[in-house]
Amino acid sequence: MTQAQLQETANIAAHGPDVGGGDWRKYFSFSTDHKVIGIQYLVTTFIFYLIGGVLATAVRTELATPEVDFVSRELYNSLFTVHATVMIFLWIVPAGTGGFGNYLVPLLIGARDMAFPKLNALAFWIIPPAGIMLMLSFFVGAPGSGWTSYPPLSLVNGKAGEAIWILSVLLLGTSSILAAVNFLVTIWKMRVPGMGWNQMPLFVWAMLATSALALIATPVLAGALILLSFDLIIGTSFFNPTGGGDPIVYQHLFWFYSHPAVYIMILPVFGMISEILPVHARKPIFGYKAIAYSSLAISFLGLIVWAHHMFTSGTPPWLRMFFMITTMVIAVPTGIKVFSWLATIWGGKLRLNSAMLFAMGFISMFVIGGISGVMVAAVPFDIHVHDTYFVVAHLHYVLFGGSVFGLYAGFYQWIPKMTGRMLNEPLGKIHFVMTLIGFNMAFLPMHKLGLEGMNRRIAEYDPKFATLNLVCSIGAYILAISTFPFIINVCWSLFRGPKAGNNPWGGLTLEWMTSSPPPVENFEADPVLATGPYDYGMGDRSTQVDVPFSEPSDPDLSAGPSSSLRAKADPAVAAHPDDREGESANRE
Ligand code: HEM
Ligand SMILES: [Cu+2]
Repeated sequence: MTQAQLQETANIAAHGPDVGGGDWRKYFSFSTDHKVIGIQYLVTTFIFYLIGGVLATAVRTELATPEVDFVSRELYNSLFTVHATVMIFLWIVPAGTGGFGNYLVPLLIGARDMAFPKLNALAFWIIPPAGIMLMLSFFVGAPGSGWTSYPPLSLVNGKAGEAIWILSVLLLGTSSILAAVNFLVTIWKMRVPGMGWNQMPLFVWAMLATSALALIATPVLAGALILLSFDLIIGTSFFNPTGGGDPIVYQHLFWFYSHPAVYIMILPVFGMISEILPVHARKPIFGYKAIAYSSLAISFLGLIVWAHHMFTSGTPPWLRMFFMITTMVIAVPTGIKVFSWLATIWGGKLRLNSAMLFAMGFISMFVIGGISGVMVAAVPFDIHVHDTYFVVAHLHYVLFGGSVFGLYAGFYQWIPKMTGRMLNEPLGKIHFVMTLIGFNMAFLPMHKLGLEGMNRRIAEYDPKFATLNLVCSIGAYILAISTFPFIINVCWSLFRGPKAGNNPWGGLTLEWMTSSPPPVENFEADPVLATGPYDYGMGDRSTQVDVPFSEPSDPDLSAGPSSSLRAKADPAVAAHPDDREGESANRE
């Protein structure tokens, strides 16, 4: 018996009735079911992603030639400002946390719902009005001082748009805080009996770290924005230098949130990657505890690096050294994750399906962004490239190559669970290849443009940059087109996709132990943990990869119970302890 069969057998009673797609109207209601809310988040944020993409395409069309010829300079400013705001606050943050977090966390920990279902629904329903308001701002003069909204620029730039931007981001921040509280309590209190901290799937660890970070950092942004709105609307001078205010204080407050925000955007994706790789490599995750605890380390370090965005803001040299060093230190826990993922797929029986391709694409693209990140962390280098396209290249490698690739991997992995139907693999692969090519064409040349001194946030540039910019724009169009195979795939799958069954990937985590889609309260009977979440390859040898079960000279490298790195199922709650023994004997 393989571990997957063992886990499934132990959980036969947990399979719910086959509920099918259900009534689509529930997705427009104030539903308190975490799965409905998760899908509401995913669909809503994906629509905002498409809107953000249209804005990006407009930005790239303007930049396809050196002259200002497509939109006015003012409109250009609004386009990139709203583009970035939408991508960050209405797509990546809510899709990773609210979307996948809501859908997966209760299932993964064997709970029936989130701790506070109504709060959960409220957190979601704040998002559509906040987003629509931001879009409508184009009719009254959209915000145009960048997604950072630095004063004094933001105080002189057009009040209506700026005020709408502040209100919209405040609402989105509120939603994020409510969600964070909910996740913390759910993860802390609602795990199925027998799931100790070290039996928790890694996505749950990632959501724990993300929620703690969101809870600590987001209120600071809220404070900064409220003060900014006072300066803007009633003429106070917290940040306004003409009245004696200090714009640098705003930068500190803003980045105290917004640097952690990049981890709020990437940690859930890290978690998803840690779930996806072992299933499709059929091997135990390498370095369970290292991956789990490095998420916590990243959260903590993420709070003490913010001023690396302010190396050119008159920050004193000794302080710049502090922030340079702390920033570089974050590469350590991040590197631990990357090497653990590589070791997980190393020697595995890889299934190169769309989920796995996006997950592997994620690792490679994110590492490029990570390397340019360590480069810009170095003060002398950053002073050279600050406010150039090098930074735009860096942030897109981490946010697009990282977060967006990871979110796509998540869609391919869990849509069969959400809808009960499989996606089409050839279309998925076309989607992946087009995304990879378009993405690198759009953003790789920006490194060179930046090094040569092309400024960001300008509609017009030196004609010597024309060729590479055209390449970037063509890449952006390919990227825009690449979403079509995905959308077509999902629509096709909803009506025509083959039935997925409960556990199409042979996974061991609990979401696969119920029906697809799961019934209202997830499980018919309480699920049991007959195996650890990543005990792949520990059963029948003919179908599984050979990982040494015990390696007396180096227990860390083995999958067995003596591995200090592996997630261990608690034998006390295993449904069939004899089976577990039997399985182990199989390996000797
Ligand atoms: C369709 C793909 C995308 C394209 C073609 C694109 C293009 C661009 C361009 C050209 C800029 C620079 C504007 C300027 O400084 O003049 C920019 C800025 C930015 N983009 Fe994207 N982008 C895309 C997707 C994303 C995604 C997925 C994110 C995720 C968060 C994102 C986040 C940002 C941010 C934070 C900025 C900085 C904005 C600012 O300086 O205020 N972009 N994008
Ligand atoms: Cu940062």
